[in-house]
Amino acid sequence: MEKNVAIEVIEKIKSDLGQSLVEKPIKRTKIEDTIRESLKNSVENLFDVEKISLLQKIKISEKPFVIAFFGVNGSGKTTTIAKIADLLKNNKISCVLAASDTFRAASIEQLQIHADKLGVRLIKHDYGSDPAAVAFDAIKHAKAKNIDVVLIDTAGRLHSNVNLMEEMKKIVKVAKPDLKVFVGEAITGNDCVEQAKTFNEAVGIDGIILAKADIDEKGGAAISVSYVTKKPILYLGTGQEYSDLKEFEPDLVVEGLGL
Ligand SMILES: Nc1nc2c(ncn2[C@@H]2O[C@H](COP(=O)(O)OP(=O)(O)OP(=O)(O)O)[C@@H](O)[C@H]2O)c(=O)[nH]1
Ligand SMILES: [Mg+2]
Repeated sequence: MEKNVAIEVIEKIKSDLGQSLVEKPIKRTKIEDTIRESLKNSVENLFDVEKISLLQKIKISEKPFVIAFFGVNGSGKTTTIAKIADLLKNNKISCVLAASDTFRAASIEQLQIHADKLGVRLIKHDYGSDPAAVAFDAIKHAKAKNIDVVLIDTAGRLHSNVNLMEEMKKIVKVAKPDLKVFVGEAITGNDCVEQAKTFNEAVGIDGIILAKADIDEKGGAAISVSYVTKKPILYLGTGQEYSDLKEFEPDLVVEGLGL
């Protein structure tokens, strides 16, 4: 509870612990070890979902591989896209960016700055235009230029905003992404888990990236989000530099808990 984990996770840990302790003959001196062992197994099992190796998946998939990024306002989507573009570049995988956040002021300029720095092409329309059409054009561009990956930036949205949620479904319908990534803020703990759940229900996410893991002292989101959504965490954002993107390692979470 101190780690701000999801209720479902607390229930699972309690139930696992019950199974390994209740009505089991355990020597008094072994109680602590048994609890620790059960807790460790419990937490390890939270990450028991099918893993995705992004670079591998891109390499074996048909071109262009389309990735759409979704999440609430300010969660770190645009920054994460720039980091992924940099990662792709370092792995000699070409990409184009789609400015499908046509909603927030200065969003297109923000992405343009990243595109220029990274030396990748940005496909953009005007503010207020149809985000799905921008994504469609970016995919068309990638097909014409034989580009490997399309990264679609989208506007931040709350699940309570019906119009923006419908818009997101339209982007998915038109762009048919190979991967739908939910970008959440590691620091928001259980809120992040609830958001991932609602985005998953709306469009069916494939994986999760937790940004701002560098400013997270609790780790509740990382502990809970895979268990609740049954989707893997692909990366952690660990700062504001392009290189601040770390492949997610469940073992580090288990270690971080002192287990
Ligand atoms: N410390 C830290 N800051 C981050 C990280 N990722 C993003 N940020 C910062 O978080 C803020 C919001 O990031 P954006 O990438 O603009 O978030 P967004 O989800 O695109 O925001 P909207 O488009 O407004 O919904 C910026 O100040 C980023 O620099 C991270 O991993 N660590
Ligand atoms: Mg953004």
